[in-house]
Amino acid sequence: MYSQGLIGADGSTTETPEFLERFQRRIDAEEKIEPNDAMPEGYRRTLVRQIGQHAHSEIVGMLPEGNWITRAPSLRRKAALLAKVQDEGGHGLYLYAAAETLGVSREQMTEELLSGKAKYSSIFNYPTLTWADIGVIGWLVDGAAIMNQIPLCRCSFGPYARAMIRVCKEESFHQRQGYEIVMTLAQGTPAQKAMAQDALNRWWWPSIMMFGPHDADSEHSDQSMAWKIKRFTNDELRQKFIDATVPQAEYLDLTLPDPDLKWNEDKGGYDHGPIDWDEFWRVVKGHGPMAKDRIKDRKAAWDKGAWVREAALAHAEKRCARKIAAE
Ligand code: FAQ
Repeated sequence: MYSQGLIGADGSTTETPEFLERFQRRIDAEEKIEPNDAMPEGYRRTLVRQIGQHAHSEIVGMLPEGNWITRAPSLRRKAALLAKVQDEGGHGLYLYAAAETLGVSREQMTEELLSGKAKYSSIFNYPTLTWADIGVIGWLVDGAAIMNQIPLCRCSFGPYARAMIRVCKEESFHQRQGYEIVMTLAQGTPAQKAMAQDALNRWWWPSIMMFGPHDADSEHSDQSMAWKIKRFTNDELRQKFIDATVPQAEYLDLTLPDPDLKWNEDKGGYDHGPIDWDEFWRVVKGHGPMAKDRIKDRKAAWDKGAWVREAALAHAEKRCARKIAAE
């Protein structure tokens, strides 16, 4: 047995170099880390932060689309949108469950979201103004989510990696339903095509920003890559997404709102124009156009659900007491 080290009352760690080296060797050998395994406190905290934020994003991400369920243009579209929004709720639940294996409770995570301490994806702070936004969210936002999440299926932390496998399958379906909505509009009347173009103009840059800051400004990337939580950097994933999406927009005969978008033969990918990082950080810091509404709606849902949580807990306690009495 080797010594692991100590965690101080202030959260500081004194993990032995021997322990850290042994842990890194497991990571380098592509072993999965499971909840009961010894792990550096920084690894645990990074995962709680990332998985928690990911879970919040899935749950808050239900709101912009939920806004259109009652206004979907046909029964078929309504059924598909309902199923999609429900899937996102399921993704949030798998992710909260994965984070809970690291010793954090769902109540704690929710309180951090509602107090503004925990983040959720910047993309969900924008409004859904027309039906075309629902198509573009499926195409671009789910498309970006897939690009980011496929590598997370190989994340070194077992419960997160396993949750991602099912999530990615469902996100692929979402991406296709979104693309099909946009294709229908783009091939429809001039007014429908203009609506699709307008939605694309508004969602393109926020989708590009979803991948996070440029690598040089990404605080966590180096350590997360070393721990194989992340397998690609923010810029690498952003580039893959742009390269995959440009031909899709060309096929739809829609224009991506970036005059600097140009194929670069030498790098074998597209160059793009400058990203408005001031806007990104404003949104991330809670000043996005819909930020107040999103948190207000989440708080209302959490408060309204209190009686369900209390009833479930009382039921579980009763069952437990009966079981103990019978033993
Ligand atoms: N929004 O050092 P990095 C979906 C923060 S799910 C807000 O690069 P990291 C499904 C970052 O947290 C979408 N904050 O950080 C769906 C950090 O702040 P912190 C969510 C952002 O963790 C579709 C700081 O900036 N997906 O869409 C963002 O190494 C349709 C420095 O950044 C995930 O969460 C941002 N965009 O890399 C649902 C995937 N970017 O925490 C409904 C898992 C960065 O120190 C409808 N997460 N920040 O306070 C990840 O892959 C990573 O966490 C990144 C950020 C890539 C998001």
